[in-house]
Amino acid sequence: MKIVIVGQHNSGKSMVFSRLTGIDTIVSNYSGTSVEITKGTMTINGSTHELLDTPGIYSLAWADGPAELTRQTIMNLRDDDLIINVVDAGNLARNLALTLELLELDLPMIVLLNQVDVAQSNHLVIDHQKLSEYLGVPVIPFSAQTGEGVAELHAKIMEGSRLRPGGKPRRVLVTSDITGCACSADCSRCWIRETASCSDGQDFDFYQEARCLAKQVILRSDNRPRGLQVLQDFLDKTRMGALALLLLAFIGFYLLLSFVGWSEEIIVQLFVPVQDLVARIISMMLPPGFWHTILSKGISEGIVIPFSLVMPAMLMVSFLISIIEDVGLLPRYAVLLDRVGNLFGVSGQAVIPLSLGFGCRTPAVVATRILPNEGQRFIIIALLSIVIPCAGTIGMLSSTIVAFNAYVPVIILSMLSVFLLLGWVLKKLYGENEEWVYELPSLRIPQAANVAKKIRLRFQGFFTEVLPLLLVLSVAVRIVIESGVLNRLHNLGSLTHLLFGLPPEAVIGVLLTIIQRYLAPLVILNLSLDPRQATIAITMIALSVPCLPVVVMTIREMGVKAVLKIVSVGFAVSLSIGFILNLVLPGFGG
Ligand SMILES: Nc1nc2c(ncn2[C@@H]2O[C@H](COP(=O)(O)OP(=O)(O)OP(=O)(O)O)[C@@H](O)[C@H]2O)c(=O)[nH]1
Ligand SMILES: [Mg+2]
Repeated sequence: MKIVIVGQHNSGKSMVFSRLTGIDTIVSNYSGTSVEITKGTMTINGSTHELLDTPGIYSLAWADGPAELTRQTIMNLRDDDLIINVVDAGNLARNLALTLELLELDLPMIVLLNQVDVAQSNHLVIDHQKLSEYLGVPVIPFSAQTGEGVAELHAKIMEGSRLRPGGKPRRVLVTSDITGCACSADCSRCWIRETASCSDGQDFDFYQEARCLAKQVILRSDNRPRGLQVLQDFLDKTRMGALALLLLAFIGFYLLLSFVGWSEEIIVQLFVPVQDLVARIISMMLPPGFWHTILSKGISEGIVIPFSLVMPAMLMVSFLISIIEDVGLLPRYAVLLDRVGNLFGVSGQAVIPLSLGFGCRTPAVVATRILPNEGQRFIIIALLSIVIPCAGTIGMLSSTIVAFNAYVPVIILSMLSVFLLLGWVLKKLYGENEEWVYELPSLRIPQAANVAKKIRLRFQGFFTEVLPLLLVLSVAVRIVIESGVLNRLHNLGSLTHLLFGLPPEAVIGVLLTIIQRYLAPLVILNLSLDPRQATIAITMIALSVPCLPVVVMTIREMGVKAVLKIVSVGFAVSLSIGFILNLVLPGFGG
């Protein structure tokens, strides 16, 4: 028997999946966290069942993007499979619309009334027995957070037999008998107004019926803590709310840079004994000479640079993004971007992959699946690949800026200008506007366990990818530097000086970013550059081609042609910005 977890967005499906399988999944307080199907197993009394976590879906009738995957999975279920429908107890009226639609499929089903811990603390009381009677399938009060309801769910799954809704006819709900349940015909107040579905009738019926049903089974309604509600109203409904969000973003950015700057010195100091040890071991193994220099410098740089430059930025960015996600601020930034204007022909939802890109751009490319069409996905993947600095890049940027005293405002202004200009050009070429309806989740107090889990999940790439890769490549870069190959490039010097005001070795540094952007300092930090040259080199590195993992992911998501376009544009942008800065910078006294 296959068990599929299905539900509307943000109802807690992934957290339920983690609770039942023990598999860590990313859980966040916004719609569209899961864009793929995750598989796991659950064992009850010795029998093992396959369990699938699916992307959120509002209705089977108008699924697109990741929701289409969910719809197909549901449609392919066999008669003996089971649907676990996760319903957010705090959002019953809307969530039950999908439940009613799923019942029509006449498949075995259990409804989990999830997040009852939140409901209880908000004094929300739901008559789950009455709800179960109406639906004709078991309804279990559940908390993915505390584990409440797991035993009952196991028992129901083992019972197996009475889970099919067809066994019991649904009671007809006479909507006109219940005050406030009939359609008010005030479409401006109805969230389904954006879709064609309302006039189609069918979805509207489900939503109307769900609203009425919720009214019948909610015995005492939500009484959320005042502080959070006041803050939420301030952010969502006042002009000052938008300013507060901007201020918060600024504080986050400031915190990040301060943390990276502050921790780097300490970590470098902490690693002095490690470097000494490496040097001693290599001296014992090799006589002084070419390989001795390469290994002692290459290995110690390969260890220190990832820990001092990349690790602090990765940790802090993961921490900040996890907090923003868990509180429920991320979609509010999406709305803010949408209000600022439809700048790139993409919906405000683009904030989600863009902000994830500040952590690592590879998962951010996958997250673009929440965007409504291929044109918008291409624009955002291109911006992510070329402009958005990942945590590692931010670490590299800040430490190289400090090392050479480079001009921060020039670098930031260049990045912003390229972001806007490139976005505008791509909009003209690929923009396909589409209306979007996006749900703002209730604000929550972030849960330490959740945030810690996400930092761990996001950070594990440091040990499996960043550290080994940088160690190997730093030895390779050392070989190139010590072998004197770079010196032979001197005859190219007049050309690179003329075009970019840079020595050819620095241009090699830029080209190295093809592999990993944060590799560039391995070369750059070994050169003697003046602040003006460093500013140009750092900006060219910050605005260049996507790193290898992003290339691979983009091929998977959008095909080779899209990657070729993005890589060519990346090269063109990097070379043009170097050329332009070289022309313009002397005017600023550089
Ligand atoms: N307190 C509490 N919070 C929960 C519970 N279940 C989920 N959450 C929170 O609800 C939010 C959404 O959880 P997810 O598991 O990501 O929801 P989802 O349904 O998988 O979301 P999508 O994949 O976007 O459709 C997160 O902030 C979770 O921490 C629960 O039982 N109790
Ligand atoms: Mg999910």
